[in-house]
Amino acid sequence: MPKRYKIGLIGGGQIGGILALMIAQRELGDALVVDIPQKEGLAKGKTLDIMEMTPHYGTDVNLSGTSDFSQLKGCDVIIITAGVPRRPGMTREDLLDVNLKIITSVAENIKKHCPDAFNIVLTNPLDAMVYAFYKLTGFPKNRVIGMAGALDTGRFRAFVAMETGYSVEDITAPVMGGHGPTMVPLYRLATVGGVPLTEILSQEKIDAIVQRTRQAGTEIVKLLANGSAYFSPAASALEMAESYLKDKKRIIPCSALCEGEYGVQGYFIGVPTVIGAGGVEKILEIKLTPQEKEALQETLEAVKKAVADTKL
Ligand code: A3D
Repeated sequence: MPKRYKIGLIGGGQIGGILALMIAQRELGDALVVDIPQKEGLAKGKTLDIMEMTPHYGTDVNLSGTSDFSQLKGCDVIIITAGVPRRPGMTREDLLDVNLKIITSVAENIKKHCPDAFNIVLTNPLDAMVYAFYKLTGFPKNRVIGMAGALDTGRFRAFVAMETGYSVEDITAPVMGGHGPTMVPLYRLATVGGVPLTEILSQEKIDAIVQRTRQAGTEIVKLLANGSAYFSPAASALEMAESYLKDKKRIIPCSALCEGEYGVQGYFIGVPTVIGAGGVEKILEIKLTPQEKEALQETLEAVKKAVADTKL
């Protein structure tokens, strides 16, 4: 029997609201937005507004808002954006204490009410929060993943497109490592229509794009002045959810639990993952140069420090 997917969105703030909008525009499935009791009106209001938008798109979906986690029962995918975003001058790690409390309560609720879904975490500091969610729920590693690399690679591709004037569709630009300024944009493997980026742009231009990619989140935080990016993070998370629901087996850089891959043991860090019906079906291992390996080691140290601060 054909089925309609049910997607649980934990947090109805900026990213949660845009996710609900995009799900409705694409008719990807029904969506339930869950926020805290004080913000239940926000979750209900946004989803009702989107329902009233659907006639203009001709999409048939059911969206609703609640503060009752038990309504998550039967969700196929859960996307977690519950948490506080950065303000100018803050690092992602500055959010650790407050967001760890939020992730702890969210993990308890999801474990209780929806233990079989595929879980995508966005809350910052990302690699530490997805690790915490994994530890606190005890869910299998193929059903817990962090969204960061999808966004970082999207930013890298956008900057290459802005510089070259060529279509984003034809640009690949993988990014590995932790979600922060130590991330590793693998420009050696970036291509434009199959042509290596290194043959299209000067090293100076590539270095500038790499640096901008590493700081892209901070660039937006400074411009917005009262929060962080939300359109591109929502689109990135949805790309991952869609690959799972439609068993597309897309290769997307995501924060996944490494158990020996790239020499990383027991940490979530950005690596190329295959996402299909089995969740995180595989981590692809790229042969890295000594310089890239060194950069990955540096970003791993940053992730380890944040994970140690969770005391989990
Ligand atoms: P915001 O607009 O503040 O929305 C967060 C929502 O979470 C609010 O509506 C809160 O009420 C809600 N919330 C808080 N506690 C709970 C709880 N226990 N249960 C359910 N809902 C709760 O933030 P945002 O949407 O802009 O950002 C959300 C998170 O994503 C932040 O931690 C950001 O730092 C993070 N973020 C990550 C990326 C990545 O690339 C990893 C990018 C951008 C933002």
